[in-house]
Amino acid sequence: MTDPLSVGMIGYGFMGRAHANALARLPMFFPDAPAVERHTLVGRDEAALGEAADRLGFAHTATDWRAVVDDVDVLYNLAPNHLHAEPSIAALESDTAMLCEKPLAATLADAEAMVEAAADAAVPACCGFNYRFVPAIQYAKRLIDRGDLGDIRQFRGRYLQDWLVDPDAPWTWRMDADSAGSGALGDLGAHTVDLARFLVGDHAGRIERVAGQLQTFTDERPVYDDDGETVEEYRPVTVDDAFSAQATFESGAVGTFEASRVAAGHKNDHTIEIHGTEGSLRFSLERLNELEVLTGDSRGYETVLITDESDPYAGNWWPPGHVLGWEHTFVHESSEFLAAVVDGTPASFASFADGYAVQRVLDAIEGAADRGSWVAVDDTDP
Ligand code: NAI
Ligand code: SOE
Repeated sequence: MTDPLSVGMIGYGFMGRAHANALARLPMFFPDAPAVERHTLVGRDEAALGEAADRLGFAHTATDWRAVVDDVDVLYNLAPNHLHAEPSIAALESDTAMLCEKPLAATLADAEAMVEAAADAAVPACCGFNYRFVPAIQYAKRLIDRGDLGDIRQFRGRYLQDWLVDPDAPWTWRMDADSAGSGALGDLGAHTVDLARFLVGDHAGRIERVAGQLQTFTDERPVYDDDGETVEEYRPVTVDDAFSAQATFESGAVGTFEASRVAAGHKNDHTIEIHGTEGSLRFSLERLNELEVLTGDSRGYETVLITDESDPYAGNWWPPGHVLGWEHTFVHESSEFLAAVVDGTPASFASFADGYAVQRVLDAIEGAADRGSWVAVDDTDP
């Protein structure tokens, strides 16, 4: 390991910007986090790559990830889902620590190969379920772990977006089963299943069985010319626009999961509700600094603002009441992941094993939808 840690990054799209921003913020707000050097940015188009590297603060560029896996201490894989497995496995085989974006892979077989590579490696492997790092979610976990909600009876999670309501919205890799694996299920539902496991898994146990349905409402979408208006061609949509599922946890607790890209009016509405024998809580990503909590004899939910110095991560930022945003989750995630890379500090980031466990639930939901019946979620070792 070098000091500072050298970081390589595959991809400079949406997630490239989110993670590069996190690495830039880290030394300013988390002075105890390991120092990092944004070493090499990987992409395909040299001109665009050079411009992105300058903008995102990388010293070097490479057009082939193979040249990089051995050359850095840590690799962030921020490419489309079907490109998660091969570079991540190669990096882990070189004992290069990995952060791979969610869902872990486009297929269960790829996810299995990745979790096996992680098990054999001497370095941490993180799957990018960043919503674990919303301060209110960590606060909720503390309440649940302390027993404030009693025994967990129900978990309800829905993740609603509306960017595909318009049938003329452009085709992207996210609509192609080969590149993405699935649609709303793997892109959005994966986050919710991860939060279910993170928040109530230690109490309600694993998700044992699921039933579900997936639906595609627009089965082809336009690819536009550079002008953004002329349609070049139509490509098939081979993933779901929306899904819903039911689940049973080991304890008998009941789960419901729902996600959509066609929920008009909902931009990034990830809402979680949990009910226990002693209370309930409610969280919405669109109001991410708040947690609604009902405990004991209270007759209604109390809204708690999670910005106090003693609240998770909040003390690293601003005085109480100075709210945080979506991008901060990536800073928190990297602070914990990189600390684990340097000295194995126990952390709450999702491992590849967590990513794989989520993938098994997603796969079972697809299986249940195909069969029209409940399906057991496999939990045998890969
Ligand atoms: P994007 O389409 O904005 O960016 C993808 C990047 O990968 C681009 O820079 C593209 O040039 C690069 N790329 C594509 N093929 C490549 C190849 N063969 N070799 C090297 N680079 C290649 O996609 P976005 O939104 O950044 O998504 C990337 C990953 O992050 C996906 O797995 C997605 O599910 C995940 N994601 C996670 C989010 C979160 O909240 N945790 C949010 C958005 C995406
Ligand atoms: C899709 O619009 C998306 O960007 C997902 O890919 C992310 O995982 C989610 O956090 C936000 O929405």
